[in-house]
Amino acid sequence: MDIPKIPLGEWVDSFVAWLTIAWAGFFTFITNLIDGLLNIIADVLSVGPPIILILVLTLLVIYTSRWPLGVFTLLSLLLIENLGYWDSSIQTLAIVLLSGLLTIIIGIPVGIWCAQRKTVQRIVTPILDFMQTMPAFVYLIPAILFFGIGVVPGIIASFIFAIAPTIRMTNLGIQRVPEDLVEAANAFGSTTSQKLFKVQLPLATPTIMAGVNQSIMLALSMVVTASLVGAPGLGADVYRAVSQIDVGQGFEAGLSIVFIAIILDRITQNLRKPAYGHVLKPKIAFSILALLAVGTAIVTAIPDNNSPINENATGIGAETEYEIVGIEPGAGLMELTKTAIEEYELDNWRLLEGSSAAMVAELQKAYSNQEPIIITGWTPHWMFSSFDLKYLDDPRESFGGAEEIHTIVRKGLEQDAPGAYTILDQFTWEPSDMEAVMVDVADGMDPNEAAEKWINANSDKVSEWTNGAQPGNGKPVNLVFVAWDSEIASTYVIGKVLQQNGYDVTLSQVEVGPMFAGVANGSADGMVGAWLPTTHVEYFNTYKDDFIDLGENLHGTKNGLVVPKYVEINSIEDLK
Ligand code: PBE
Repeated sequence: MDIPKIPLGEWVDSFVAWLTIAWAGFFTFITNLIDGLLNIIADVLSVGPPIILILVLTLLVIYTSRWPLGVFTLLSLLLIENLGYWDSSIQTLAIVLLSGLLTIIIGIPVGIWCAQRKTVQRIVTPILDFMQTMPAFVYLIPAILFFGIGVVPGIIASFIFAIAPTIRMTNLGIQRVPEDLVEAANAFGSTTSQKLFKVQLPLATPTIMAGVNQSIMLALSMVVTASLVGAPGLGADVYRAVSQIDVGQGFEAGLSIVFIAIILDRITQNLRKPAYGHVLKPKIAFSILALLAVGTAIVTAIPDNNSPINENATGIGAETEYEIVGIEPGAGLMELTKTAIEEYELDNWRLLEGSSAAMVAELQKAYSNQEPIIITGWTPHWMFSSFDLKYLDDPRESFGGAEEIHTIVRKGLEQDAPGAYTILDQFTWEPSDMEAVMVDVADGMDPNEAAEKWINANSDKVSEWTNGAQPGNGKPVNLVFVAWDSEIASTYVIGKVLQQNGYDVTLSQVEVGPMFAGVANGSADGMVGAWLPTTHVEYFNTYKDDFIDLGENLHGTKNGLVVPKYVEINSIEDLK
């Protein structure tokens, strides 16, 4: 039977597209709210030198969980500081605290409601199951469209992922309150709210706190995922380490996450019955802490009139919040942009890390609202044909000049798969060819189809590549690529050509560092996305003795900072 594919994905697409427009005001409100709250929390946590927060947390841990754990807290936080991960840790802590706070504010009432009404519980339970099992990555996609890139979509996704235990455990805790106690309360004529606040909630607190504890741990486990859309902090450090295959940094940042997890876990577990609760009443202790936090928040919130940012409040900097929207942390373009920020002395500016897809989503969003935006861009790229964009002039040449894209294969491929080697060696095309494929993919065509379409229309070029190549006879060939739009296009085209020549082709999408390392250590057969001599020079030099450079497959690329034409600056110097 031939049932046509149900267009489920398209329905979701158009629903999200509608939401993005119809609820734009609401989403902006939420974005600003969360951003504002997060800034307050981060400001409070980072007031004064690190040692202050280290001591406060140590005291808190001693109070809730006894002194040995306090010593552990002190030492581990000092180590984090010493390794240089303090600022990242503060950001991570702020993100987790805010997601945790949101789960409490929303999760506990929903849990209570579930406990009181069977119908609510019957509706909420499957929704919670769905939210918990749908891979958290998936929430990031609409979250970028609704909330832009940065920390807010990360917090929202963490929140959705983490809220379930709080709701479930609140519900459970209240339902587990012994029947006779509730009946006794009824017999004394208590109102529903008296029953709730005087009997059910106090008895359910241990269970509810266990749920909150789990929610906070789940939120912490989301930090790496959230960094894919630009959330800063330890997660971004880990992501960067993966992207650049930096084992040391990955370990240090990962260890910092472990320390923070242990500290948060012990504090939340023992909050209800602090170890030294008999010495200092919990009410008093937590009131002091709350007063301290609120006091600091108020003091830090008083605007600082000398802040230099305000001077230029109408310029491009203020309009874009001094943010340049970047791509994958390991991309060469990101290094070039960091160099540019230094060379042009753009001290106020921050480069957001995320992914190429998130960058394009952000561009699309700004473009449709005619809002200013600065992105890290490159050519060939379809965005130049879909939007009116311009490169900012680069008089200091921080981004280098035009480049080539090289094909690189593993050692031994020539012997193992001579036909594939020949084809990869003879593969060359023009920027306009690559762009044709990219435009189709950007318009929603499957990359396989787009590649096939280009191949059918350009059989003369393809036959030059395959000229004299032996057939593959089903031999496996594995190409690696990064999900940059340009590399998706080239890899799918050459992959399809190899396939048509009888090879069993696998295309593996990886991060930048792993792409180079994979070809160098022979676990991948080849790649067609090495931008040289500038963009990927570091990776190239690291591995150049371990793979074979087959030379350029495309000539005339460009990197730089890109803005829509309606933005009124023309040079990177105008950002100063
Ligand atoms: N790019 C596209 C890559 C190379 C290909 C410019 C985003 C980079 O910056 O590493």
